[in-house]
Amino acid sequence: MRMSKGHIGRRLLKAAVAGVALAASGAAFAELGQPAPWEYKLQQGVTPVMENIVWFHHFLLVIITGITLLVLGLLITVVVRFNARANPVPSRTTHNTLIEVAWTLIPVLILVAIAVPSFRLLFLELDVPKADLTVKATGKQWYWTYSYPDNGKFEFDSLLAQDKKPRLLGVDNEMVVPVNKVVRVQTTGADVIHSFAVPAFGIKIDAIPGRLNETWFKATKTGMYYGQCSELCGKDHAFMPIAVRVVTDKEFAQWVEVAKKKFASASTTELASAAGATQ
Ligand SMILES: [Cu+2]
Repeated sequence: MRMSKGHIGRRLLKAAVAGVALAASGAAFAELGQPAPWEYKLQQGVTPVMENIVWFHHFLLVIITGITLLVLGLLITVVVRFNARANPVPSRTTHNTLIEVAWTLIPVLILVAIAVPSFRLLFLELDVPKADLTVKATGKQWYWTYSYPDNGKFEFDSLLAQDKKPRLLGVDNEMVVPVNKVVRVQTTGADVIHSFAVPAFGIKIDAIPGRLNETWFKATKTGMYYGQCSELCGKDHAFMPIAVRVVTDKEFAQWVEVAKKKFASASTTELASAAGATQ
């Protein structure tokens, strides 16, 4: 069956309308701190770093769109105007100084324009400001252990909770941090390399056995934020989510008091068994 041009056009239009509708409904369901169905954009940022990443992403998108359209325009011009049929007698041009200077200089200027905000962002990410709180995240096969060395030195495990929403992201014990505070995250691996990543915070850092990496975030909105281990670490790599609950200072202080009691017994039994094992 052959389709007429009008038929194909209508089909394409229908597909485009469906695509836009899907994207719009995906955006409508988008919740802060977690992925949405049919999402094609970056998650909404809630830290200065992620806002910067999103800005840089859009900035690059504009530049690359411009470059792509320019190259497409040049290609079409060459195909239409400079083919053998249109030019029975070929031109003998071999040099054009202006064009040669332009096609050297313009890409250099574009790269410089990209390099400046790129380095600024890199320094923002890597230069950890004075931290209000430190949380150590240890990647294990296949869950995370969070330690709070500043707040009474307790630690707990955070495992995937099958019954919790969102699916494959909910955990039994969330990492809890206060809002608008600089949180330094230290990461290490207990067995193999894992990676601690939370899209809404704009952080992703490897958790490597025998090393202590660090990154930071300052969440400006309270809420739940989800991430995943982002370094293939074994059979249950897909089942060790990261869930961070950002709360007010008061709620954080209350949580610390509860957590200290709740997780103290676990850590003392662990300590006792460790001591027993060494004797
Ligand atoms: Cu992993």
